[in-house]
Amino acid sequence: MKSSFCLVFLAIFLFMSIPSLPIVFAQGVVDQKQESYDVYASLTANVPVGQEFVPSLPLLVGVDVLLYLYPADTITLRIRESSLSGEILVEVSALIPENFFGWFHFNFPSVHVTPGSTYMIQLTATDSFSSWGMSESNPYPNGVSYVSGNPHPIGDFAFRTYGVTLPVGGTLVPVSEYKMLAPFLGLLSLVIGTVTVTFKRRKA
Ligand SMILES: [Ca+2]
Repeated sequence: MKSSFCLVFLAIFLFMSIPSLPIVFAQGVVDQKQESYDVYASLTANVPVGQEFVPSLPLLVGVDVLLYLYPADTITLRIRESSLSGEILVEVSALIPENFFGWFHFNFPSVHVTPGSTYMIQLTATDSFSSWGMSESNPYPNGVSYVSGNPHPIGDFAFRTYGVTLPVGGTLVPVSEYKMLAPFLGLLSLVIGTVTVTFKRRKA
């Protein structure tokens, strides 16, 4: 009986602690991907290089790209609508260390996209050695790669997009609203805990 009291109050304490913790946005799940590569295309500065993709989830929250760098370099990723000249929906840059080879993850604030429509991942670099892995067997059926600004139909760059589904009702609750709810959630947990303890006492 005593141990069940301790467990109940521990549960109450943990539940009351949750709203005061910082809210971390989910990193999403892999939506679209093409993970194979057999060549690398140079990300020469000012020469458009990109990969089309068609999301199935309505919020885009991150992208992985397979990179190969010799000197350290700043790589900029843009998500554009439909083409390399389309509207920029998000732009993020990262300084990546020398001799980097592998998947690099770009996180960004969630971007609303239309499932079934075409979007573009564009990468630019400042060093001409920096390059992006690609497969030339056209493994991704829903988009075309662009090298030096021109379509390269047999190739698809290596990428993963991360998306999330909108909650029921189609709106996101801002962090500030979670903070406003914190005292009420704490009070609710106290009531639930008290009822549970009373019920257990009566049952015992
Ligand atoms: Ca393709």
